[in-house]
Amino acid sequence: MSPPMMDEPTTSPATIPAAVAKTAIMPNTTTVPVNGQTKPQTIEEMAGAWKDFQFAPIRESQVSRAMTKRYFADLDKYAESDIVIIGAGSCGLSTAYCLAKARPDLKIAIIEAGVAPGGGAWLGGQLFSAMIMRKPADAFLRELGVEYEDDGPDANFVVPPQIVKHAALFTSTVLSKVLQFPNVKLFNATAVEDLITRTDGKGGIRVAGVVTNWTLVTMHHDDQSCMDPNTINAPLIVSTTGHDGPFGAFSVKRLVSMQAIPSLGGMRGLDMNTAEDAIVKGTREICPGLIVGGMELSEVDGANRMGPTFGAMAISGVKAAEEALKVFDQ
Ligand code: 48N
Repeated sequence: MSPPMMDEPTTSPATIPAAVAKTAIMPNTTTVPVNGQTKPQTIEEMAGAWKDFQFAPIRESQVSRAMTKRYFADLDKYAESDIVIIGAGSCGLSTAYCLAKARPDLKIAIIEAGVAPGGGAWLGGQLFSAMIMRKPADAFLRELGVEYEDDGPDANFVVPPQIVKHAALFTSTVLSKVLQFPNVKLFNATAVEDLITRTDGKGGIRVAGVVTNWTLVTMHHDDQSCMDPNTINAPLIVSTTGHDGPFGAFSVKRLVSMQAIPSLGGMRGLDMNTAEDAIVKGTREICPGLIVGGMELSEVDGANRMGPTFGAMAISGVKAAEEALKVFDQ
């Protein structure tokens, strides 16, 4: 095997050549001039100065350590969470926003199976980009500062829907606000593949946490064995995993399979006027330690679906947060 190249040192710092050591061992130092300057640059200063443009020198292991150090510190910190939200769709994110804002002292973990959080809220309906929210859900848009327009008077005296120009504007705004709360950690590309339970001594159970795995691992339990999961303990779970589908309605289907709830009502046909009210009003703790909101609830209660209107998702999140605070404050 050929000897390592001069700048390909072994991992022990002692053998890192001095030229590299200055950056490899002492991260965060500003002694390394970048573009001849050691003070932070502005993008205006970069323009036109491309000739001597240069990134600060790095050693690949610094990047690896910076990522893994933080990720595993978060896994350690949130191994005991106060609240776990399963599913970062419009309902889960609205729940997280309201909870994190109301209780900055609570550790809130969000587990999202997808690489990209947001669930079905990146589009408004049939791949159209505009998103509809019916009054009074525009209150949540104002809370977030998301611009929207009123669809104007309608001869049928139907209260005009509020239209967000891009569904992605709503979802990216609520997502960015949620992720800026210091007491929230999003674990995306991570699936909840079971629930932690405790018996209540009366033949029932209390949900006491979640069982997780990388989503790609969860998808391959049928063709790979012994890929055991990880766990997060929490006294309260809010499940917003959407209506039935490859991953959807996860918690309620699991509660039926462990006979913690008798059966599922199954989501009914589309009826906008009844569906949205039912989901908001029905958002509740369906089993000790587990609150269900959003479209997952339609599978429990046999509620109608509402189709391409998202006000119930946002307001179900508001109610789920309120239900959680009731339980948490008990
Ligand atoms: O957007 P969804 O699917 O769910 P909600 O309830 O937040 O919003 C529902 C809404 O998008 C609609 O379905 C609209 C209103 N249409 C209604 C209709 O009539 O058609 O988000 C659920 C999220 C997704 O991001 C999933 O990836 C995630 O939950 N998820 C999970 N994450 C972790 N572990 C799991 N087991 C899991 N299952 C789903």
